[in-house]
Amino acid sequence: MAFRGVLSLHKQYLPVTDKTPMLSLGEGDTPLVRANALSQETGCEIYLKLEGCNPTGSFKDRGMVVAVAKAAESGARAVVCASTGNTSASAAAYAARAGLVCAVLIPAGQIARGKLAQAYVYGAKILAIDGNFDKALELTRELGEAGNFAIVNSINPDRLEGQKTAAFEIADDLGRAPEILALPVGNAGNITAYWKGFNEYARVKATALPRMWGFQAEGAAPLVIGKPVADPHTVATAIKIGNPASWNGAVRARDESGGEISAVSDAEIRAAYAYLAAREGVFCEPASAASVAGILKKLRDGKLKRGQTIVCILTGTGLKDVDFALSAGFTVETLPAEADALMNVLQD
Ligand code: AN7
Repeated sequence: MAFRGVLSLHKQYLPVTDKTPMLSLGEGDTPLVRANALSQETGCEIYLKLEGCNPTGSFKDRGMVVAVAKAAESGARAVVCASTGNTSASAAAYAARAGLVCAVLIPAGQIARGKLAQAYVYGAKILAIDGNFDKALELTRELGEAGNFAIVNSINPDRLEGQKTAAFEIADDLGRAPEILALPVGNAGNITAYWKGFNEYARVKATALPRMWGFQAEGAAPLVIGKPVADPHTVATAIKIGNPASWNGAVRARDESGGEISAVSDAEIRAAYAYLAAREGVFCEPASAASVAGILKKLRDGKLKRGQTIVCILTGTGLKDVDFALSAGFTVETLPAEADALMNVLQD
C-alpha cells in the first residue's frame, strides 16, 4: 500500500531523516482544475490549484506536517503559533495527530468561525489576545524564546520546505511551470515557498520559471506600499496582516521572477469569490479569491496578455467562513410543504 501525504510524496526534497516520524493526514496532491469560464473570458489558460482540498481545508497542511514532524523528532512536547485562523487549525490537527500539545494565539474576534471551531475541536489551547495578528506573532516569538515550544509559524523553515511541494505538483501536472502564478499574500510564507519550489524544480528538470503575481487586500497591503501597516483591515480576515514575517522572501520572489505584488479591494475580492462559486463551481474563502480578483482586475485594466498559462492558488475552502458567505443578504423563505407551492416558486 502506498501511503499518501507530503512527507511520503516529496520525501527526497524535504528534510526527512530516518528519525522523522512519517506523519500524515493525506495532505498534498491537490487537484489542479481548469477554470473554463475564466479562461474563456480572459483568452488565457487558467487553472485553479484547490488547496482547500487539504485535510484541514487549507494550504497550511503541507508545511505544517513537516514542521510538526520535525518538532516531534527533536523531542518538543508542544507547538505554538500565531494565526489568522488557518495556521491554528492546521497546527492543532497535526499536533493532535503527533500527540503534542498545541497553543494558538489569535486576534480575538477576528478569525473565521470555522477555523476557530477546528482549533477548538482538535483540542488546542486557544489564546485570544486583545490585539491583531502582527501582535500575536510578536508574542509567539517571545514565547518561543522563553519556553519549551516549537514555533510552527512560517518563520520556521520547515514550514516553507513543506509548502514548496505545491510548486512541484503544479509543474508535474502541467509538464512545465505556468507563465504566471497568482496567489494571495498575507504573511508571505506561501509566495516565498512557491518561488523556492519552482526554482528547485527548474534546477532538476530544466524548466522555465513563472512570474509571481501576489495580491494583497487594499487595506492590508504593506508589500504594495513598501512599509508595515499598523492597523490593517479587510473582509478577508486570513490576510489581515500588516507586517509580513517573510517580507524579504516576497520581495525576492517578486523581483527575481519579474513579477509584482499589487492590491485588490474588498469589493473586488467579493466579486471574484462569487464568480468562482457561481461560474466555476468552486467555493473558496475570501482571501483565496484575491488571486482571481487580481487576474480579473488585470483583465479590466487591459494588462493581461492573451494566451498565457496562469495558475491561481485557491488557498482555503469556503466552508471555513460561512458567516462571510451568508453576509451578502442571504435570506430564505420557508414554504408550505406542498408540491403546488414549490411548483409556483420553481416557475417564477
Ligand atoms: C486562506 O493562518 O497567516 O502569505 O495565520 O489563510 O503565506 O501568509 C493565513 C494566511 C492566504 C496568506 N490565504 O498566505 C494564518 C495565516 C489563506 C490564508 C493566506 C493565508 P501567506
